[in-house]
Amino acid sequence: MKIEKIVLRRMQLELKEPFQTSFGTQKEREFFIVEAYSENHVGYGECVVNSRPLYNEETVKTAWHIAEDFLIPALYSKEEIEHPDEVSEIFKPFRRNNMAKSAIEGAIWDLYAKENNISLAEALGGTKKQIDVGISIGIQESSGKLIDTVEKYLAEGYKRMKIKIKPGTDIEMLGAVRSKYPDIAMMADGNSAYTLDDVELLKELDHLNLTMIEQPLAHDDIIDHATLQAQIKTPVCLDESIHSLEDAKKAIKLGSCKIINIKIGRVGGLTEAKKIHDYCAEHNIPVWCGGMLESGIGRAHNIAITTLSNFTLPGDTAASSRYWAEDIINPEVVVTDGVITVPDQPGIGYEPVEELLDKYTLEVKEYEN
Ligand code: OSB
Ligand code: MG
Repeated sequence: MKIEKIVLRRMQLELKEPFQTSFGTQKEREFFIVEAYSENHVGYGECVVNSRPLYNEETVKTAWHIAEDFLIPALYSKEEIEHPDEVSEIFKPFRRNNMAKSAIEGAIWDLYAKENNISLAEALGGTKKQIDVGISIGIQESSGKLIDTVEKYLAEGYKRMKIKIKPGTDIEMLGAVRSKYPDIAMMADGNSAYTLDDVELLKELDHLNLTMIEQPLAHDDIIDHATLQAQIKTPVCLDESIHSLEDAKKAIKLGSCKIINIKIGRVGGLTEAKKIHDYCAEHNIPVWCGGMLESGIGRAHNIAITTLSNFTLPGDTAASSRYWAEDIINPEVVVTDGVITVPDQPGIGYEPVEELLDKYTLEVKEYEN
């Protein structure tokens, strides 16, 4: 497969509602799309990075710079790409910058699947025809508002409620939801807002029957998480701390978590995501697919990876309508009774709509090979 051209397209979409986490509130979603062209097809990838370095160290500008000045030239230094697994090898000399790498690799995976006339899920070795999904709920103003939000998403069929917490809006809010709904699958995401000084508070989570607590401690920690996991029954799930298969191996060895949230962008692409999935499967660590408030293109990739067998817990891949007044793909991602039916068309299986891409594009740049 010869890559003829790559196009980077910086875009901005407006979230239907602001999304609040322990690291900030977001209303606009700035990101970029990668289009990879062969002679006959176009593959799409999404750079799930944000405009500010709050979740990780990358930004839209740094990722664009890394893509333009290093990743695309490295890709073009190779005559042909036989398989998308080669892309992460080509990018290996460049440290980190995983979201930039993942965006380009994702476009090549989609292109590869289209060239071979198979779905991206099939190209990845996924077998599920349907995937279960939950929803991630931002920090709400009050317990009442939180309960209303949970009620709405339960009515829409989502299979588990993930509730964002931070010191001051945690145990009481979660407790209010648990009292109202004694049996729902529910978890919390701390986005690194706590430290080991909060162990007594975190122990109280054990009374709430949560399926897990996601990334309560520092974004770069796996030691303190192991100390915490030894003291609480609630399974710890790592998000921010896991950037690679190596990180996953170390965290599992140390007992830092019992579950891993796999985000394709955070780990540098689908090839690495698959490796982490396979390793976790061998070590009885269930995984699920996290989200970065992606457009439909990024979420199409999330759907494809979730078809692998050890994605046994519902992910954060909610419907297009949860985020956007209009998504940029056709059809939009639809969730029925908490289930997404995996498309079987070639590649990502959702077609980006030209007019909508143009409508929300702030900047486009083409790189000919
Ligand atoms: O921690 O999982 C997270 C969104 C942006 C940054 C970090 C996170 C999230 C979410 C939302 O939880 C997931 C989604 O609905 O895409
Ligand atoms: Mg998280």
